[in-house]
Amino acid sequence: MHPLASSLAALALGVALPAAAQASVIVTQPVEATIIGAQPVSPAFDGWSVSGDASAPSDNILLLTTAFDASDDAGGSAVVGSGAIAAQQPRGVEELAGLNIGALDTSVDGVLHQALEGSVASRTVWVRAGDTLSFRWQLLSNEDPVAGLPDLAFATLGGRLFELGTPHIADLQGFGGFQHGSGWLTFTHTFADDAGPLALNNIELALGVVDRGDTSTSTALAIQGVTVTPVPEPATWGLGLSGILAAGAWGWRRRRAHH
Ligand SMILES: [Ca+2]
Ligand SMILES: [Ca+2]
Repeated sequence: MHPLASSLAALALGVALPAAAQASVIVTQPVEATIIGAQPVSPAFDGWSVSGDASAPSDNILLLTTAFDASDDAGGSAVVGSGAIAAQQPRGVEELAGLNIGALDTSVDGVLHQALEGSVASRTVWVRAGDTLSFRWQLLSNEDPVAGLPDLAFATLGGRLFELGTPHIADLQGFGGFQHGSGWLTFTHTFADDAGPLALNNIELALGVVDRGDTSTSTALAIQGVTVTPVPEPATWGLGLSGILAAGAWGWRRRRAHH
């Protein structure tokens, strides 16, 4: 990324997000990122606790699925690991993600679709107020994007749920045995300054996917590049801002000279 674009991205994050923690989907990559844990995410998921069906289809992709066994996708198995775990029970999907049982359920047109089984990967991350967590993710599914059940890919931070998406967003070609994919998207979250300035906090990050409505026809959550970008130091902010102003003035002079 061009240095100016990086500064603008950092500035936009800093201006837009400090008042309250917010999630947003942006396409910029973090600058000066610190990779959490193993880089790339290894098949051993170093530093992660993984429950359910998980694998690494390449060196840097962690794949979680809703597949319990091959019967989940008869004729086109997407089973890749040891089998999904149940929801709606103690030590099930919800509790492993720091959620209450029922928190992953949904209703569509008055019909309740309960979370039934899935997979979770979690780890503790150390962050300072103002730091930004980001990762790339893709929802993969054999559910029909229009008529399929509303399986859910999600993240939680300290027990707070961020719904990433359902198979309805998977209208592109999938991979890894899945017919449909959402394409790669970026999740970012800047931690609010609600624990005191410069305070360090350990917070539980969980990533997961669940079948909802029934246990067949698998969905998956693919994850890449989980990073924490440190909060910009005041000196860096000054440089970034003056750099933007200088570039703006340069561009103005250049346009004037051109005319
Ligand atoms: Ca399903
Ligand atoms: Ca399943």
